[in-house]
Amino acid sequence: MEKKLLLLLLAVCCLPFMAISQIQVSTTSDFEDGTTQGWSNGNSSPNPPTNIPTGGPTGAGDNFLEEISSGGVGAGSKLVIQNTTSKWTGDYTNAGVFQLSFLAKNPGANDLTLRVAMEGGPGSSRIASSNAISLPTTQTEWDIFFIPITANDFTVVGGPNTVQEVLSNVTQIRIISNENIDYNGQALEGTLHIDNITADGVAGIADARQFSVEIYPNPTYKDLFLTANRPVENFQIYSALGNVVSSGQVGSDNVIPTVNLSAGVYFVKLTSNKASTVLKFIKY
Ligand SMILES: [Ca+2]
Ligand SMILES: [Ca+2]
Repeated sequence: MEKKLLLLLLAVCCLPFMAISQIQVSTTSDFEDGTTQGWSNGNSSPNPPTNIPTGGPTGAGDNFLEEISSGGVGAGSKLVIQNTTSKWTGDYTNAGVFQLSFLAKNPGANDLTLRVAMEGGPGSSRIASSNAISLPTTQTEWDIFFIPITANDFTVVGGPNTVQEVLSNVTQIRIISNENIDYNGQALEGTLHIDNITADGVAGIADARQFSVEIYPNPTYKDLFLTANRPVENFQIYSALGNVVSSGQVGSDNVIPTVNLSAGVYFVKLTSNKASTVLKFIKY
């Protein structure tokens, strides 16, 4: 315990003097330090995001972030969490980040429509996800969501730069709710619960885009069968809480055994020539 405290003190003291860090694959905000880890509403919001110390995806004692928006007009009306810390800014392309994943639920009064928006590039331009993730009010349990963030996934919504120029020099990242492709959140009365915001990467983004695989039957009881456009080498099965519960090599029969898993929702990560994809399935 004393050693832990010493390490913590050391980390706090030395953090401002450490080399400049920036976005990298596996960067995560898990909120376990009791702070908002740099996620904010910007200045003078009456309802900034707060750290809730319990009730996250793994239950008691798992911190998560709560963002509330009031609707109407003025400060606090729009649902947005934004981050300008070094951990979440920099060169997303060079880092090899291809999607943002997070666990989320919607305990609020209105459906949410989530997008990633970014500011950056030499001309401080703004981009937003072309396609949104739906987080309806029926999503009352924690589930995993993915928002793709390669150059093909964004629309420029302000400024002179291309999407690629912004992705190579991001100065602010946001997760917003907006039915339209916009940098700002939409004014609505909403509540977002979010945890484990993670920058996911693969070795070859272009390669991953060409890797197509389907699984069946889904739901499954005994085995998962794969149909892929090229050989699948490895699999990892994650629980809904993100723990690896099974992994191994995929044989030429393209079968993954699931009979030993307990009933529930799972994610299977399939890898082919350093590219990977994640699919959701249900075991009954
Ligand atoms: Ca957490
Ligand atoms: Ca707010």
